[in-house]
Formats: sequence, C-alpha cells, structure tokens
Amino acid sequence: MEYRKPEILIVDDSPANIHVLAQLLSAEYQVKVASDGARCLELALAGPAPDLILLDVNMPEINGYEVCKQLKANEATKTIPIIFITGMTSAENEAYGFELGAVDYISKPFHPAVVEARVKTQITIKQQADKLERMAMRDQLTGLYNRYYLIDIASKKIASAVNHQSPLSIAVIDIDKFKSFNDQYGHEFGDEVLVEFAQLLESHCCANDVVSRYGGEEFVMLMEGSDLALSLEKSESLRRIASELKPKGISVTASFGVTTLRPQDDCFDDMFSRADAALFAAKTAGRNCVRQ
Ligand code: GH3
Ligand code: MG
Ligand code: MG
Ligand code: MG
Repeated sequence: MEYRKPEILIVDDSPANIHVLAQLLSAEYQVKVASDGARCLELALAGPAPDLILLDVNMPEINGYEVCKQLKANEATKTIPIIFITGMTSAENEAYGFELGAVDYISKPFHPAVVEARVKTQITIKQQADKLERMAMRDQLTGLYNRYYLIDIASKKIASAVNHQSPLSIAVIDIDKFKSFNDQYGHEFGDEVLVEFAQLLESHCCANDVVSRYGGEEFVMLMEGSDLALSLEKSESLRRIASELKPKGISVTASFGVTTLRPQDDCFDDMFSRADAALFAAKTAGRNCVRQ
C-alpha cells in the first residue's frame, strides 16, 4: 500500500496558535486547520476522516467540549482520536475532557516537544487500530471483505431495508469443481484463480454491493436496493463473464444461488439458508447456472 502522511486537524480560534502548531507538525503530518468548532465538524465529516484532532476548548460559538461531544455522537466521526490543547487546566477540566472521550489533554502554554511526542504516540496507536480493523474485516488472499464483516454489515443493511421498505438481495456464489483445479494444477494455481475470480466480482459489482469471500471457493454478494429480478439479471451477467475469464486458458465456471429479503426473514441466516438452497439447486441442475 502506498504511504500517505497521517492527517491532523488543528482547531483553534487563535491564528497564532494555529500557526505555531501547523509549523511544528507539518513536516511529519498532513495538516488541516479550522478556526472554529463548526468548521471542525464540517471538515471531520467531509471526505476521509482525519487521523487525529487537536482541539482547543475556549472558542466562540461552539466550544471544544461541545465539538467533542458532537464528534463522539456521530457514527462517522466517533473513532477519531481527540487531544484537547487548552488553557482550561484545572484537574476538573482535564477529567471532564477524558470523560468526553479525549485520548489526551495538553495544557497551554504548551511545550512544542511535548506536543510533538504526545501527537506521535496517538498517531502510532491510531495506525495500529486501523491495521487491526483492516485485518479483521478483510480476507488476506483476495482482499475482499470476510465472512465476519459480511454478517455484521448484512444485519445493518437488513434493518435499514426493513425500515425504508427497500429491496435487499444476496447471491451465494460457488466455483464449480474447484477441488479438481487444485488436484490437477496445484494449490497455488487454485489460489490465483480465487484472486482473479474475486477481482472479477469486485470490478463488475455496483457501488451499493458488498462482495465477500465467505469461505474457501464460496463468495457472497449482498445487493442493497436490488430486487429479485435485478439480482438474477446481475448474477446471470456475472456468471457469463466468469465463464469467459479462463485464467491461464483454463475454463472456470461458478454456480449462483439468489434470493431476496422477505417479510418473514428474522435475520441474515434466514436469507442465507434460502440462497444456499438455491445454490444447491444450481449445482444439481448441472452447475454454471443461476437459481433462485
Ligand atoms: P462443487 O462444484 O460441488 O462446488 O465442487 P467443488 O470441488 O468446488 O467443491 P468442494 O467443496 O468439494 O471443494 C472445494 C475445494 O476448494 C476444496 C478445497 O481444497 C478448495 N479450497 C478451499 N479454500 C481454498 C484456498 O484458499 N485455496 C485453494 N487453492 N483451494 C481452496
Ligand atoms: Mg481558544
Ligand atoms: Mg465449489
Ligand atoms: Mg464450496
């Protein structure tokens, strides 16, 4: 993965403070600045979230404590580490800052070397947390989402689909006779086929689809906003494209079991079982086909 400098958002109503902090940190980090709380919230929500926020407390309009509360209450910003950097230096103030969810509390006037060191510590922790999160939700071989992530996101998407009365469908996709690839061409070649197949699924799905490696040579595609007819159509198109892939000239096909969310479904398992039964029907029907 290409290296990018960690991003720090500096929030302070004093231009002099912003200047000093930005000077101090811009060699190591990508620095963004905000001179009030509203701008901080706006920047934290727009685009990729910063890796750390250095937050002043005394500011006109919305003070830093209030900004922190709002960031922690929002799903999209609640994991951004916040360091208060403030002249509010009583023990009560500091304890309150931690209570609000800050990871550190620096008193003004600050010593530049101390700011640098404490920022570095928090950035290291953030990078480790990001790495763990990536490892927990991705499959190592293909880079697709893993089963753990799929089940987690599926229950959220099911709740949202029920709420908005919008369609949600899944396709369970299993490569045909995959064992014979391994037996004939070796496990390494089998792995290459899995990677190519995963890339194909990912490059041909829509923005709202979640493609995951459910296990072995089995993949699950979760299609938000897609009803049964559209999901069958998409699956048929993927099936055809996959059959034309021919990694190293060898024909690879897959079978698809498709279903859509029904009112009686209580959880992901209910939906998955139906799709799995449809997949079994596709295998029984001779493979390389889509069934519902
Ligand atoms: P079917 O058409 O009925 O699905 O037949 P199949 O051979 O694909 O199904 P089966 O479940 O019998 O075999 C799946 C094979 O997938 C067995 C296993 O060795 C292989 N496999 C599972 N995970 C991996 C992997 O990560 N890499 C490789 N190379 N092979 C794997
Ligand atoms: Mg201030
Ligand atoms: Mg198989
Ligand atoms: Mg299988």
